[in-house]
Amino acid sequence: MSHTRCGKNPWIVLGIVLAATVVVGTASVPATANQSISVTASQDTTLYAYRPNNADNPFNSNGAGDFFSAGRTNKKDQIQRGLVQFDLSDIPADSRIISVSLRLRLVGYPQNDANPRRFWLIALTDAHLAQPWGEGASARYVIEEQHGSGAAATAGDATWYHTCYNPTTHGAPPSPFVSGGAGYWNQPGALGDGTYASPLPLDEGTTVDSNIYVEDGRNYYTWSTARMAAEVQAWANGSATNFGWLLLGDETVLGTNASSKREFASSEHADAAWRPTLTVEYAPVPEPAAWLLCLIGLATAGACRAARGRIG
Ligand SMILES: [Ca+2]
Repeated sequence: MSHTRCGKNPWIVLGIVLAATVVVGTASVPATANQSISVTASQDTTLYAYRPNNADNPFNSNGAGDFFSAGRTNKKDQIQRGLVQFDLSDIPADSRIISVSLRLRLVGYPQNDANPRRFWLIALTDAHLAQPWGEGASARYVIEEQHGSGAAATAGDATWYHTCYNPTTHGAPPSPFVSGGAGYWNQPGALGDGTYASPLPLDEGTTVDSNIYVEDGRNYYTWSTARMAAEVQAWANGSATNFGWLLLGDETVLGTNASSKREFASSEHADAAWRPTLTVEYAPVPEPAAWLLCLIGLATAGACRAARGRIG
């Protein structure tokens, strides 16, 4: 029955097909425009280095608190490292990532250190870092001046030693660290804790960096580099699993009146506008272009003409 339509004047059919495909094709063009999404962190927490001379619990965390932190403190000489992760599943697969911008809101800094301090992001993509981690119910609140060294880890918390602490299988502190064991980092603190003697080899060529300037009137800080875009690109297209970033402060800072530790609002912060925010600009997979649809239309018309010829 479909042959009867093609049996009409083929040039009229061709005209109709071309007009229709141009309209449809034109309508699809805006879908290829760059798009942008902003998401708040799906989880974040702090790893607190265990310092035997301190009275802290060896397995501390801050999974449910309203801040996470990074840097090196002066009082306890303790290194703290932040973890932050974003759910990027709303970015269509195969999209081309154009730019990435991570914004954190400063909520705490030492009274005795107003120096600009540098912070680095390291994607958890290298083999020794690529592990899922979690946040449990441990909580300290900057709004209650609970800056310190975190709270005792609960089930599911990431700690200096664990990716996901399990009180049953990991035991109570100070049960031994098992490198690479289930629920453990490969190295303490994810990157290793030899940094007290040997600072991490961080430089702009291998890591993302930004200066933090502690000054009146500035609360928000943004990291945005081509490297971060490449990392998000790998997460979006599935060539790497998204475990988020590790946030490091300057761990070489040490002195009675020097502390590189800074605190940032977490995804649990009461003020939603302060929570970690990742903005991703991307180009989605192009829709079929008008010219391609026109070609399809021409091919269809050609087939109709051929069919008409056979019938006639
Ligand atoms: Ca958290």
